Amino acid sequence: MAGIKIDRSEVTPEALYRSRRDFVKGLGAAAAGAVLAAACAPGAPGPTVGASPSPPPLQGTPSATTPPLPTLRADRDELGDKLTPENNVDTFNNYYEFSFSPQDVARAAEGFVTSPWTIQVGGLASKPRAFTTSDIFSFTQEERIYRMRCVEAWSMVIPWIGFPLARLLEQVEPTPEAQYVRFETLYAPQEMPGQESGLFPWPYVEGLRMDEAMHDLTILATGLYGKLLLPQSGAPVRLVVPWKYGFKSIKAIVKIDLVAEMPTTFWMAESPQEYGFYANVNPNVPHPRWSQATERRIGELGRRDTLLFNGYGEQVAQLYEGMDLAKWF
Ligand SMILES: Nc1nc2c(c(=O)[nH]1)N[C@H]1C(S)=C(S)[C@@H](COP(=O)(O)O)O[C@H]1N2
Ligand SMILES: [Mo]
Repeated sequence: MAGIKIDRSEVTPEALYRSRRDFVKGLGAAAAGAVLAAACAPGAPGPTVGASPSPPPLQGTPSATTPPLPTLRADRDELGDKLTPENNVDTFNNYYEFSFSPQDVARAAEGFVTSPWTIQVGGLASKPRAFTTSDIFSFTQEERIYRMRCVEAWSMVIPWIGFPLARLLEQVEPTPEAQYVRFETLYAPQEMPGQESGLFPWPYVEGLRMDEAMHDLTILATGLYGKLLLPQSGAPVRLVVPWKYGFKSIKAIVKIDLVAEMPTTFWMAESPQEYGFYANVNPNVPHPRWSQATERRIGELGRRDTLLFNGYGEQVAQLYEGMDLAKWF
């Protein structure tokens, strides 16, 4: 991303997408048809959200503590955009701990051990505590179909499995002094070779304002496409904040702290003039080195217009009332 110049024609070769375009057709059209009608009905409110009781076959990281996960219930998002083929979601990733080339991440992250895993949740909280993977799965898991818009102007539509971050934060009881939430990725250079690079301020850190963190659209994801997260997607638990650029959606979280001050994030530390704390998707505010007006949907050939707040303005615009969106990038 920031410091490293990557020719986009190299990292997103046309041929790759052309050859994968046909996967779109295979996406359980018949099974999804019934719910699709409901999910895409004119005036259907908000993003596709739902829980399902039936367990799918598990293909992701195996775990003894895995409960039934919701099955895929639609093949498009609430705007009618098709899901990005699973194969593309699994093979094109940003994850600097493993590789700076999106198409190499899956291979580099293969075998990354995500169990056992513990997330320490504390800071300005009355009941700080650790959450193991099985604690994480004690929260009701839902499917959330979200658009993911990378700051590098590519995007996907991903059927996540997860639960609102608010459910977890409520359990630790934030004190009134807590204004922001700070997230940290595992630091383990032996397992995450990218962390050997002194070019970056490891570990990866992200942050949200308290109201953003408590918003219902903000989830901790444990899976996608009906299976547990694979290492390349941020297993075992990652954040997903769909109205912000993808870099806010931090992977492989080991620490969550409630804090009083705005945390300095990985990208703010690395390149403060290019990456801000808020990072709300905004087609009208160009990145210093490229336009954000359009994006390339992975699996498609053309470009499409980028939507303010990535299309979630109705749900989140009120969080930023009175703020100059052009300034608070
Ligand atoms: N720990 C960590 N989290 C991360 C990143 C990273 O390099 N390290 N990359 C971010 C960026 S730039 C994007 S676009 C998304 C990509 O998520 P995906 O690979 O699941 O599509 O993850 C984000 N989370
Ligand atoms: Mo990104």
